[in-house]
Amino acid sequence: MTAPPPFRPGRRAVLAAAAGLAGAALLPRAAGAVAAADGAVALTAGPARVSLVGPPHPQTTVWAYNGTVPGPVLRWRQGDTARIAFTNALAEETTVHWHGLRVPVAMDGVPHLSQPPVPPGGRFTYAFTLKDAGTFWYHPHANSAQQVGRGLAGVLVVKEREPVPVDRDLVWALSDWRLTREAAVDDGFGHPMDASHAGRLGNTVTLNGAIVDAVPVRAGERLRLRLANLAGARVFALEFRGHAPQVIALDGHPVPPHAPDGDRVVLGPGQRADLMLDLTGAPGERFDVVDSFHPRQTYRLTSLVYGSDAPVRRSPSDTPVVLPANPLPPLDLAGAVRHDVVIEGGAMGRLPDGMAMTPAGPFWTLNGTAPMGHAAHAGPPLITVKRGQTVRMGFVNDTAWWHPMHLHGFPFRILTRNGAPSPREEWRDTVLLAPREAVEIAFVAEEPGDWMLHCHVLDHQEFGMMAVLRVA
Ligand SMILES: [Cu+2]
Repeated sequence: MTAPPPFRPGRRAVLAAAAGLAGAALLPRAAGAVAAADGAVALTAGPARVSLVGPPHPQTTVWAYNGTVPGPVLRWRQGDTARIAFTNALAEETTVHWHGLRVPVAMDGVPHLSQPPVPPGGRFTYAFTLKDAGTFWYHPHANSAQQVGRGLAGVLVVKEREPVPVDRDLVWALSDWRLTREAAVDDGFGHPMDASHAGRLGNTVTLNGAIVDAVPVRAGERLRLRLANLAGARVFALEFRGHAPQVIALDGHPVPPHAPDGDRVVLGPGQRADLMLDLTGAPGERFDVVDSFHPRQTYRLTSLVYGSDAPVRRSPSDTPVVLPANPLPPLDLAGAVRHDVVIEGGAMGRLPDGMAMTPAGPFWTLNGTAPMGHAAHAGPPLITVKRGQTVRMGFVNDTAWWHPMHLHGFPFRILTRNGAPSPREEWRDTVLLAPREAVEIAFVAEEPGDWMLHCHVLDHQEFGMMAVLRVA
């Protein structure tokens, strides 16, 4: 089972992008963030018409935050209190989840579990203090595959208390769309073929909401590139041809700077990576950025195009950018409780004894359970732990498919992969499991409440891959 190739824009679209539309698409979208009367950021989810693939293709009707896809980049500084006055202008209920942020459970945006869903026309004010700096994102947690698949997602940046020495700080939000020939969002959500395989893979990949032919750069610059995978199913593996990016943060949290494994930056749905990218090319040169996750369908995402200006500096700085650590609670591994989560099901797989795959699902189980939809979580949680406890959790992916497992509320450290210790200290909120892979993580259950644990392939989530972790 392979993904359809990304949308090929017509020749005219490529030329239009080269003529400067691409640059416009890379401008910060903060202009889309509107201050409400009380100093909160006003955020509205509703339908909008946008130019996703550019002329000669028609505009696309999407569901958008503040009329743009992705939604506005929301920016604060570490230690700030964020206030977001949210309005639901959709025709169905929704919520906003702040992916990766450590917030009280009442602000976590999971319908029925942490708050009543926001009805059409309804409002809800989210407020929380930003404990951690880093690159995060926000999206609905109701009817997620469809609401995210139609465009509801945006990046949230929490700046460090002290400025980080780079020349430019750019957000690259990656989205994946399944479009018809008329450039409309394909209505076929929740298809069993998608849900039992790799999820709803699209045919069009956008960078900050557009097909971007060229990203203008200047020789000698040092960029901080904040990559965020907002897609509902697509895994990316980005190669920066001719360059040697250093990974400086994963899922918002600093890591010792290192070259990406295999020289590819792999991002499962929901994951982020901050790169430090030294622009070592010469004026006038051009280098491709390609996504080679599906080897037979490698495509060019965009190109770094060097302007004719003289280099910013004679040689790139050899000082690595080391970000200050976030104030995460220390792990007590010696006193940790152990819990295991076994993933079963999917095409070419099986469900536990006594369960059958039907076209209506389920297709996936976590420890033999398969809740379908958030209302199913009135039942007992999958795992209950005491507040303050260090939890050592082992995931076993007994399926033929990739799964980005996301835990709400608690950033976790990757301890081992297939039994081998992680080569570096790596904290994440979403861990991508390869087929048949086993991963151990650990975290401190510092906040009480019922927290979601689910696959971020959104069709997998809706067809059984979610559970509740109760911290009491
Ligand atoms: Cu999955």
